[in-house]
Amino acid sequence: DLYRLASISNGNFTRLLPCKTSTPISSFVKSTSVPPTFLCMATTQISTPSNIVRRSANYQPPIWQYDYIQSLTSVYVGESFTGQIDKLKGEVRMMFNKVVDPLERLELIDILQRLGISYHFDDEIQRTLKGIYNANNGGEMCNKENIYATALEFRLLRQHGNSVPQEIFNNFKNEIGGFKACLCDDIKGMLCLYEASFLSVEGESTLEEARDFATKQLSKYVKQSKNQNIIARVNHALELPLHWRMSRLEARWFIDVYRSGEDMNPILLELAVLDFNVVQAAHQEDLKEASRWWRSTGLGEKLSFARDRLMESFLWTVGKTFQPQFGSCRRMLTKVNILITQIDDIYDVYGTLDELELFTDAIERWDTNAMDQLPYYMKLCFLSLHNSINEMAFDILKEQGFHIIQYLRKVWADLLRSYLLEAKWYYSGYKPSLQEYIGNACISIAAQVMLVHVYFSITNPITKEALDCLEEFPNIIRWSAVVLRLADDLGTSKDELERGDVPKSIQCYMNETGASEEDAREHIRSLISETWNKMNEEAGAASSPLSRTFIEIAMNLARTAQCIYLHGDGHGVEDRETKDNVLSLIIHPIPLHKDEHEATRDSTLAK
Ligand code: LA6
Ligand code: MN
Ligand code: MN
Ligand code: MN
Ligand code: MN
Repeated sequence: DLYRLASISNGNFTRLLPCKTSTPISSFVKSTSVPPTFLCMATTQISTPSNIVRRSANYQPPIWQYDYIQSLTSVYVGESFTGQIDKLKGEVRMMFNKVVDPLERLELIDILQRLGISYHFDDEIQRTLKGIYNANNGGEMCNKENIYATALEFRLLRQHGNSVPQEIFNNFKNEIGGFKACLCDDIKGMLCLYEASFLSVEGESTLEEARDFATKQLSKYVKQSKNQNIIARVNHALELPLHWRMSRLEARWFIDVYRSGEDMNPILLELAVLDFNVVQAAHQEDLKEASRWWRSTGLGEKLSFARDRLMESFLWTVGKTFQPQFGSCRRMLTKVNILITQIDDIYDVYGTLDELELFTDAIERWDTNAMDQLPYYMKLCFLSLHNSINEMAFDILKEQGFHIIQYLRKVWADLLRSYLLEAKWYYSGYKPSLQEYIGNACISIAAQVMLVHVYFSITNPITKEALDCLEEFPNIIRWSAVVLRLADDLGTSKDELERGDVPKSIQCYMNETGASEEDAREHIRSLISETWNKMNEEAGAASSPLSRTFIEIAMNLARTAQCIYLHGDGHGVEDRETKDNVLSLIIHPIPLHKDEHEATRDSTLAK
């Protein structure tokens, strides 16, 4: 077991502590105390001395201007489109009735999911899977001779909360327990086995072997094959498995693949394209609202040292939840994300340690009287955060009669204390062990802040049980936070260290073990995998006071992180992969027809 949960009763927050570490808790606490020089500094205040040397991250100004965002409009609004979508949905419902072969039904579900339209058919999908599950009585699969069908069935059943044992793959093993060599000619089967293997929980060695085996076969295949369509699909899967991908990006990618595939069904394609565009139009309105709020705070200009990343903050929210009915959640979360981003830069880059102590204290007190001591840039930030969070709490009070400020200020205070600890580590040159680092860094990644805000914005009625659970930093949030943290470190730590920051997970591991950077990165990737096993287990647990929707959003946070940081710092650096993702998810609708599709592509290329 990699992590053991333990609480340090310093009254701050629950920490995640390792079982392997030999560091006693007492020495951990001691090691974080501030050297005396800083303690002296922390008592001074008000006028910022002009000789302070501040770090700079050299963040580029935003590429998405306010006026541009406000000018976004889509033709995909209004009843003619929703009418068309309803009609197409009716036709898909009929497909569920018409298709009798279990494998074909599973394929239909898989395609609907990949196209991003399965949320319209939750009932049909649940019913179909239950039917298949019950018909299997005792873990037998529908097509036990066919690895493709078995793996597909396994993945979909598990994904929807049905318990299927890994042993159903025993059929495909040879006498000495390895996967049969003859399977590797079935590339569709290998791809499907590969994707299924990511629905594993800790200790499932058959699934681990399945993943290794399929990965090997797929890697060999792409080197030898000439089938471009399949090569593209295999490479996409090897880059990141389906289970780890952000669903909107996957839908955008898959719609194009599906369009040019051999067994494309025009009804499904048309529904997917129309629905994508209608959902995108709703997203644009969410974005515009958040952008008006952001401009009204003035923080973008006043805190010019910090990342002004409204668009990216919005992209994260689309990754967490895209369905049209969650617009108010996206609007609220975008605000939370950009505030987190700016405050993170205050702690990591711009603020002096004494300023950071004062700011942390002000947030802990949640009291505007604490503002007097703050420098001007912090006053602005404090009051903006204070007002925005109180306003969100006010909406809940008005709508549900529930007073939630105490919950919100607690998660913000926890976050800022973890930021402050990192700043102290930085200034004292302290090098934490990997596990000590993660104990703090799974708080400083802000998953708890984001997800507690999510809970309040999607839940009605709020329950006492769920609140108690949330206060304990539940595992589903914890594991999502760990994946987010590790993915962030893989993508951002190089620049962070260059500008001056605490050692991140990769460097902690290198310091601790003497490993090379490449080996350390590999180790961090394996920790991400292990953490996913824990997350899968948590998500599959029979009962939780947290809703399915909430659990799915928590997992989506981890998925979004893995997509945003796939090629580097996709949150801070706007003009690379993130720009393409923004254009294809938020700005450009999908052309309805293939010719139109090719025409726009050609004209874009020509420019
Ligand atoms: C990432 O920046 C950042 F701002 C986060 C807080 C990650 C979570 C994502 C959000 C808010 P950075 P650090 C949408 O890599 O300093 O600087 O924790 O975070 O490594
Ligand atoms: Mn890529
Ligand atoms: Mn940072
Ligand atoms: Mn930070
Ligand atoms: Mn980082």
